[in-house]
Amino acid sequence: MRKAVCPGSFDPVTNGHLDIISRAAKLFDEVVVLVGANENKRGLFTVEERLAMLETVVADYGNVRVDSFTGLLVGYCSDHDIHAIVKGLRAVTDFDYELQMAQMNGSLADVDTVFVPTSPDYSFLASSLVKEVAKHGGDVSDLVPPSVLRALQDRLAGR
Ligand code: COD
Repeated sequence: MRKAVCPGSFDPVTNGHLDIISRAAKLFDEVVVLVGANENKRGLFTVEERLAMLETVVADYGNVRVDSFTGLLVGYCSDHDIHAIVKGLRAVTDFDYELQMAQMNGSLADVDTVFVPTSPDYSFLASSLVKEVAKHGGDVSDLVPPSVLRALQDRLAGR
């Protein structure tokens, strides 16, 4: 069985993430969407909240499930006999950092990274920008799933 992880912060999951997840689901038999805390980014949502949002939006995919990890990504992959990491590439600016991580991960464990180019519709999309636009009252309804939009509005309203 061909298994892969789609790792990220998903704070929160956007339509850009979902595009990559849906395409990974066509390429692999089983996909684990894996929430990890990026130590360089402060979260708006807890890991549990991000997992709950992801579970809702991937519910229709029969071969996608959701999990979280701490520590090294390759540690999770080795523990679960997974040898592929799927990452989305938005622009060349993503490439330097993603290539470096892919090579580091490949040197640490028996894993390869598969890069999926973003759909042009989502190449400008990042969780951080969605949060910033929403925080200042901008319309992000085309950028995140409806359930995530509600969670975002509630959190930014302090509910
Ligand atoms: N279109 C396409 N792809 C997208 C889009 C979009 N609009 N938005 C995001 N993506 C892709 C990103 O390129 C990335 O591949 C993935 O989706 C996740 O993005 P984020 O922003 O949610 O998550 P990151 O980049 O903050 O997550 C980083 C990890 C948690 C995966 C990383 O820090 C990690 O692996 N940490 C664990 C510690 C570890 O193993 N460190 C050693 C690494 S060598």
